[in-house]
Amino acid sequence: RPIGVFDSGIGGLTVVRALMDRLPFENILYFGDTARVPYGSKSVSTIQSYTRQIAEFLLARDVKALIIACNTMAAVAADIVREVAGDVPVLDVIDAGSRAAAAASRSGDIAVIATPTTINANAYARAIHQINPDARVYSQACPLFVPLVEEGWLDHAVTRLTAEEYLKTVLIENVDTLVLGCTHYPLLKPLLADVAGGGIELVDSAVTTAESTAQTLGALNLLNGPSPETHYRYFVTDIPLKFQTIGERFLGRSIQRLEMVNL
Ligand code: DGN
Repeated sequence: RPIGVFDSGIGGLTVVRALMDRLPFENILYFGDTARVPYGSKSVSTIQSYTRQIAEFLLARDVKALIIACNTMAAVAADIVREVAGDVPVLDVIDAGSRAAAAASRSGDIAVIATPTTINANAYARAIHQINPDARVYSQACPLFVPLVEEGWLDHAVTRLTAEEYLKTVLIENVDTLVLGCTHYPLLKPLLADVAGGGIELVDSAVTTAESTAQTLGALNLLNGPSPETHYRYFVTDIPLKFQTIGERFLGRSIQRLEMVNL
């Protein structure tokens, strides 16, 4: 049985990439709602109903776990997914990233960068406070990062200046941990690490989600043993211009079995 991973668009492919690296024997079904992205500007009830449709689509394909790779969906619709999933384990980027950040920070001062919707939902701060009530969370919405990443400006003077501007508002006090709270930001990791400077630990929620998937499935005895072949399938609701180029940059390899579907 495959693992189902979904996102509002292509960003969740950074989570798929981390899963392929961490769990190379797992089969993966990816769903990207490319026709309706971005979710960030939509109402909570619309995001919840889209999220339910996607979860049901993947559950109908007999997935053994569901991973909410999109921060926006994780922020406002994780409960709906857990409700429709029944016994199927559900993991999400905010839960995994928050746990990793709380564990990594010595000072308890944690910076979170994400899209405006995720920051406005206060989802990381709430999740981190549940683990460490004394933590101080400094949040910064970085709306310019998603288009810069999609443009491929990963190591570019404009991106560097933008990062300097955003980070100076949150890398304050005793902040020692920076959470990359958006699917797109792992591609900016080298640049962000450089701008943040030494002494700041970057928490990549794609990597931490892959790690918590490995632990959860391992504990439930649901991990595949070594096999000569793994299967990856990608479902999208639209194939926009440059999908393949951008998607493969996120995934770090070629996208082979791509299908367009209607929900
Ligand atoms: N996938 C979204 C997220 O993780 O916040 C980013 C892309 C978007 O919808 N703008």
